[in-house]
Amino acid sequence: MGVRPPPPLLLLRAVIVGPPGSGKGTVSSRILKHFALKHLSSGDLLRDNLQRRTEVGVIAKTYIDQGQLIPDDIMTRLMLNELKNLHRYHWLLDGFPRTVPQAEALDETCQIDTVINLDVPFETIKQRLTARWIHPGSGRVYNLEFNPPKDVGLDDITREPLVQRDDDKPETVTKRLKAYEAQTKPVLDYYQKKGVLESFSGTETNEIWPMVHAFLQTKLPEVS
Ligand code: G5P
Ligand code: MG
Repeated sequence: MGVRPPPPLLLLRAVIVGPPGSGKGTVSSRILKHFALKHLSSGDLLRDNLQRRTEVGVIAKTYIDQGQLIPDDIMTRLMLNELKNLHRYHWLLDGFPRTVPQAEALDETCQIDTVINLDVPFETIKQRLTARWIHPGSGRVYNLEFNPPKDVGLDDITREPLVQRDDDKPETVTKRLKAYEAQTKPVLDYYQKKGVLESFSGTETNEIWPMVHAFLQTKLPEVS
């Protein structure tokens, strides 16, 4: 079956969801290489606040370190505020909404067209996260086995040092997966009922990505 041409250009409002470590950041970076849209990651935004020691950053740290979700009111205010700057662009939200109240608050500001759900088994995820390294400045993500940096410990582009996330410790990963089960799974049902959920299952990003790519080609023109 050929790929359907995209519909006339409306502004795409998309969300990427999936358990911690399912590849939201990795798939998002591939999406950005192929399609002209803005990417807003709640986790990257929180880590940026944390680094700058803003009020939100200080509050967020205790929750992130415990593998728990930041309270809905703080998170929603932070994200909706950032979204105001993106109203002229196609956008993709990564890591938000993560609870039904967050999804409801988002619905009050715009209509979500598409929710890309990365359905990756928990066992696969636990192995991945212990091998993850990130570049804090840009949010670029590496994995010692899957996509290692060109030089050990250094970002490919800036050559700055890579760090491990504090919340990638095995016991915190377990708590994050539990929070996902309890609080984020209901968000999938919420979007399923609205008819906008598109699930992509697999254990490898390289098998999931071609499906996501083909799906997005039906929504947006590809950049050359
Ligand atoms: P985050 O930052 O949103 P998570 O927990 O949702 O964190 P995370 O950990 O960022 O998600 P990801 O983006 O889904 O994972 O995955 P990734 O980084 O692309 O890939 C994970 C690793 O696997 C990488 O090393 C990558 O290279 C590797 N990898 C990818 N594909 C493959 C593959 O095919 N094979 C192999 N071997 N490796 C691969 O949120 C952090 C915290 O912030 C708070 C919460 O406290 C949360 O715990 N928070 C919120 N709280 C409330 N509400 C919200 N909306 C919140 N958003 C964030
Ligand atoms: Mg991420």
